[in-house]
Amino acid sequence: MFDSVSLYRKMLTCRRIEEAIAGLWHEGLISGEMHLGIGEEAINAGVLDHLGDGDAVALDHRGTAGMLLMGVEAAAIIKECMGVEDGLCGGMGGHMHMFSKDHLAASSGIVGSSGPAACGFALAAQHLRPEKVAVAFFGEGAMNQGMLMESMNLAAAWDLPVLFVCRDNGTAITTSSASVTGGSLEERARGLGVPAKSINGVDAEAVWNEAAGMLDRVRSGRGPSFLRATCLRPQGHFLGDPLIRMVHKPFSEMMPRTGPLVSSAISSGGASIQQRMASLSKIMAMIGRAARTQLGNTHDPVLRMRKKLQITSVELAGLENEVERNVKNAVENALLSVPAGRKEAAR
Ligand SMILES: Cc1ncc(C[n+]2csc(CCOP(=O)(O)OP(=O)(O)O)c2C)c(N)n1
Repeated sequence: MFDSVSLYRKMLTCRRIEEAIAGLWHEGLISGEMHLGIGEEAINAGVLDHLGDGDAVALDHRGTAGMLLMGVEAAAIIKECMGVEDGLCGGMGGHMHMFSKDHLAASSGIVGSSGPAACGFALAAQHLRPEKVAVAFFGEGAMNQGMLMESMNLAAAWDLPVLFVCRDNGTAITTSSASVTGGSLEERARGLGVPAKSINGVDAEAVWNEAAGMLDRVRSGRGPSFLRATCLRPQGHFLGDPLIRMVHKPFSEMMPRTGPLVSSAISSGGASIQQRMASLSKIMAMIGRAARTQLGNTHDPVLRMRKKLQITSVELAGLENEVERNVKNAVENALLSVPAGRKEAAR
């Protein structure tokens, strides 16, 4: 049965943990790129709420929330992001390459690889754990990766118990996916004999209901299904995304870029003037698209779920305080593992 309060708790926990990770990244305690799933909570929680013991998940470079929802301890995830020795994978995997054998959860930064990984989990389930399933999460950019299509094909041919979940935010780093994608993604899946649906991935209840039906079918041994859930990601591709910075601080962020853009547009030699104008208009469209993802909070799945809750304000405050406390404890616990010298260096 759909339990809005339980789902909200999960979504809020993912949001707060990822915000805490963002804070540590800004403090310099996490190095490298950081991809978060803020804006995708309804998809992650709405699907993974249906998984139980023996079910598996394969995640991509945005797998922090998925790991958490599979029951991996928050502090172990945060430590892994910080690269400390007692992190989930000994600090060697970082946020993109987490793995937990106990929770049958694996993530990889190789775009598209969650498809083959989920098929592996599903093949094992087919032989060893009847009625258990595997879920693959990936972005719509990964749908143009051969290995994802190959794994969907094999899953269909072998009736593997896989739910393929595509989180479609329309953009792969800075490339508009529509500009490099032929046909519809659902039709592509159907062409392989895989039932497919598209859904508003901001609506947690809708995702939950759709995933329930699809996972029932997958569990019953009738082969894979494909769910495309649309979403918006307010932080862009990664933390510090220049496109998002330009939207928030157009003057200071655009100024240093305007000179090089203008001089490349007017310099002698090179591409034709038409080609240069087309490139400039593509850049402007990219900035415009980024601006649209920032407008208002109508696309925030966590706020949307919160508004639907039928509990008293006292109960809501209790729930939210508890989540905040748990997250604070997890961060404090994780920070105990960071050598003092590193904390000093980050200051
Ligand atoms: C095989 C491979 N090609 C390219 C990359 C570089 N890369 C990292 S994320 C990304 C975009 C992925 O877009 P999408 O699958 O839509 O996921 P999103 O980041 O939007 O969640 C790319 C191209 C990679 N990591 N792996």
